Amino acid sequence: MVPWEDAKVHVLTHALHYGTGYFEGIRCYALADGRSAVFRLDEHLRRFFDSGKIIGFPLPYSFEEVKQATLDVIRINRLKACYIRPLAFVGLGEMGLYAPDNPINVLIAAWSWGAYLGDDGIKNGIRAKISSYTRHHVNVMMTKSKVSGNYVNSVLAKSEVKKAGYDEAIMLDAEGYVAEASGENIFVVRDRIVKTTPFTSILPGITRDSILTIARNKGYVVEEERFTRDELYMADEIFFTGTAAEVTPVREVDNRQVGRGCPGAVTLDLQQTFFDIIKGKDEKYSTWLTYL
Ligand code: PPE
Repeated sequence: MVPWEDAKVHVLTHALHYGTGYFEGIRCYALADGRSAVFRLDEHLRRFFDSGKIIGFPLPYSFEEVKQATLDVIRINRLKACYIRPLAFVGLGEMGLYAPDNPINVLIAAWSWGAYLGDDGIKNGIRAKISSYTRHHVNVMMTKSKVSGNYVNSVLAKSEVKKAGYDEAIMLDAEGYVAEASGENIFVVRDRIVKTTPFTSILPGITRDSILTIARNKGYVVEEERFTRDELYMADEIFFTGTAAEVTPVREVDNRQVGRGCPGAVTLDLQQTFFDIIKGKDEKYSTWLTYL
């Protein structure tokens, strides 16, 4: 454990120059019964290890070591509910792109983080805009890896739409199909059919997977298919999923009202079940929780 003010890196850290890091975003929730639990910890850590394999900087620790360290960070900081940020990065050593002998440093930080797109947003929906920046082509960046450098694309998109007065950016892939938002996956609902983008150019979101499972278990017809921008304009409902954003309704896209301009019935149904699960109120999904 390192005190906040001492958690520093050298200015010549490789990842600071070249984006050669990868990270996770995990949430720990306060349960209705007073305990705390981490949501889908094993799945997040699996993706953390996958990210390292994909970019060729594997984690120098075992799965169990990283899992134990994650739980320790929460316990020792006495956090009931928090956001957890594991980060692996190529550290100090050689400069230049090819630095295979530099150390892979790993840190895990945790802090309290409320509704990512605002309390009003998660309740009443947000205003989204399609960014003029294209999402990574699958052979330009490794989109299934949560690589730090990938996020410059997200920062460009998010900054563009925020400065234009919107809450979040939706990005199209290199072929023009809807990909994902700057830090969330995207779902559309039409005639109660729940649709999301397939694993092409997107980050395989764990919240996305959770919502797909919940929707199937509730008997909704679920589709994982590419869709175009105009399907956003035709949708009855749109919502985003992400660890930080959880399940956030979209009430407006490109200045067009979505449905009635407020969260729709399917969104609210799935969102409510998600909230029940993370509060430990739904026994069926208790395997998704790692109790502290
Ligand atoms: N797509 C992107 C590009 C993305 O960054 C995230 C998570 C998702 C989809 C959803 O994945 P998941 O969290 O597994 O459901 N974005 C993280 C970073 C947010 C940040 O600003 O930092 C997050 O939600 O933790």
